[in-house]
Amino acid sequence: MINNLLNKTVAILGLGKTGMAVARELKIRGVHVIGWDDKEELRREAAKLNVSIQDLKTVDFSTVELLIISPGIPHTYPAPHPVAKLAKEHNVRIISDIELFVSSYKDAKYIGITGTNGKSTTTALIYHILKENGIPCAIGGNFGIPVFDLPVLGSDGYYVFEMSSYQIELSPSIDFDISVLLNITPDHLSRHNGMDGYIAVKKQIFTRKSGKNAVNVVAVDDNHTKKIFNELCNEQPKSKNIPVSSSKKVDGGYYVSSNGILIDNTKGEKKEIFDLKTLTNLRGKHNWQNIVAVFAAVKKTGLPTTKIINAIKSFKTLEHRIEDVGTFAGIQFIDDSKATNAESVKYAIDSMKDIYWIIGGRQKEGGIDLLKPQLGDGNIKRTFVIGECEKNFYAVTKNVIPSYKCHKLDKAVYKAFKLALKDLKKGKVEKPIILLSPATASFDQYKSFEERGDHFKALFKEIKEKYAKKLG
Ligand code: UMA
Ligand code: ADP
Repeated sequence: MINNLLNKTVAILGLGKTGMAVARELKIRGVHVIGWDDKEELRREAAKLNVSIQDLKTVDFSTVELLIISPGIPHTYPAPHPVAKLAKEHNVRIISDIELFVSSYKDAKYIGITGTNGKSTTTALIYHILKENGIPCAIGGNFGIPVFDLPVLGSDGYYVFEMSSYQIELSPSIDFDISVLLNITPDHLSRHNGMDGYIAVKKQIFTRKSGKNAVNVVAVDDNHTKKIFNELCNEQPKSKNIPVSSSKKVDGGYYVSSNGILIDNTKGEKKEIFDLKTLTNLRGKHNWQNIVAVFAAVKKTGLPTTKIINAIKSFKTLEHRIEDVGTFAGIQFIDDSKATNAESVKYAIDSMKDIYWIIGGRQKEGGIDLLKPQLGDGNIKRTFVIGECEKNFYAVTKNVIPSYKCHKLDKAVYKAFKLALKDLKKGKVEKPIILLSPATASFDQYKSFEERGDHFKALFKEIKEKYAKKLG
C-alpha cells in the first residue's frame, strides 16, 4: 500500500512512538505528511523530519488520502476525536500503523497475539523461541516497539505482533498466519462502548482469515473465548481452529493437566510433552495458559517439540511481571507493576502467601470488586493503598484486611517493610512478600507502569542501603 502513496498526502494524528515511526518511513518514501500532536515537543521533533505540522482540525480533508491515528486516541468511543470525525465526514480511511505495515510488506508471515492479560509474555516467548532456533523474526506492536521501527523480513521470516484491542480495531484487513487469543475479562470498556464491543473487537483478530494455512489458537478457559471458539468452528473449517486450555482437557488441541503437564491431544492421543512445574522462569497457572498457547502457535511453524521446549526453558521473565526484585532481612520484594487490572492481580495473589500488598493508582472499570472473594482467604496480611483511587479501594479492603492509606508508593513501601519486619519478629508470618500488584493504570502518578515498577525497585535498593548496618 505504501508504494501507492507517493506524492499523496497522509495525515498522522499523534506523534508519539507510533506516529513518529510512521512519519519517518513515509517521508523516506516521498509521501507528503501532515501531522499533529497536542504536545509541543513532539511537534518540534516531527518538524525536524520535514513533517508539515498543522492542526489537523483545520485541515481540508478532501486533499487527504489517509489518516493514521495512534492507538491511544479514541476514534469512536467514548467520543471520537474531532479529527477522526472530520476524516469520517470526508470518507477518509482511518487506520493504524500496523494496517499500513502489513499491507505494504506482504512477503513475511505474521503472528498476532491478543487477550486481556498475558499478551506481552506470550508475544515475547514466541519471539524468543523463533530467534533461539535461528528463524528470522521481529517483535513489535503493543509490545512497545512500533512496527515501522522493525527490519523488513523476507518470506522465511515471521513478524510477531502483540495486538491491543485499539490496534485490532484500526487494522481492518490484517490476515495473520497464526492468531492467538488468550483470555477476555473487562478492560478498556469505555473505548469499546462496553463489554460486547470489547469482545467483538478481540474476535476480529480471527475473522479476516483467508490464507489456506492460517490457524486460530484460542485458549478456551473463559466463557467469552470459549464462545468465540465455538463461533469460529461454525464459520471456518474446523481444522483451522486449535483449542488450548490451562484448566481442562480439550479435544483436537493442547492442554495442561491439573498437575501441570503439557499435553498434546491434537490427535486424541493425550501425549505428555513436558512438566511445566519444573520451569522456574514462568511460574503460576496464568503462565500455563500462555505456554500452552505459545506451544500450539509455534508448532504450526514446523519447529520440533524438543527445540520449542528447550527455548521455553531459556526464556527470561519480562520485567514488572511478578518479577523477583530481591530479598532483604527475610522480606521478599516482588514487582508486578504490569498488573494493571484486577484479573491479573488475582493470579499473583493466588500464587503467594504472607502478602503485604500495595494497590492503587488510576482505577479501571470494576475496580477490585473481582478480588473480593480472595481478600479474606488469608494470603494477604496487610494492604497499602495509594493513588487516585485510594478512597474507593480502601473502602473495599478495610473491613477484611488491616489496610492503610499511604497515598504515595514510597510511603507504602516503607510502611509495608516496617510492618512486615515487625510481624516476622513476632512469628506472625514466615516468608513475607511485599508485592506491588496495583490493579490500576499508573497514569495518576507515573508516565507508565514501567516507571512505577522502576520506582518500586529503587525503593527496595534504598531500604537495603538504609538498613544495611542495622539488619543486613
Ligand atoms: N494525543 C494528542 N491528542 C489527543 C490524544 C493524544 O495529540 O487528544 C497524542 C499524545 O500526546 C501522544 C499520542 O497522541 O503523543 C498518543 O499516542 P499513544 O498513546 O497511542 O502512544 P504511543 O506512544 O504511540 O504508544 C502506542 C501504544 N499506546 C496505547 O495504546 C495507549 C503502546 O502501548 C504501544 O506500545 C505503541 O503504540 C507501539 O507503537 C502501550 C499501552 O499502554 C504499552 N497499551 C495499552 C495496554 O497495553 O493496555 C493498550
Ligand atoms: P499484557 O501484555 O496482556 O498486559 P503481560 O504478559 O504483560 O500481559 O502480563 C500482565 C500482567 O498479567 C502481569 O501481572 C502478569 O503476571 C499477568 N498475567 C500474565 N499472563 C496472564 C494470563 N494468561 N492470565 C492472567 N494474567 C496474566
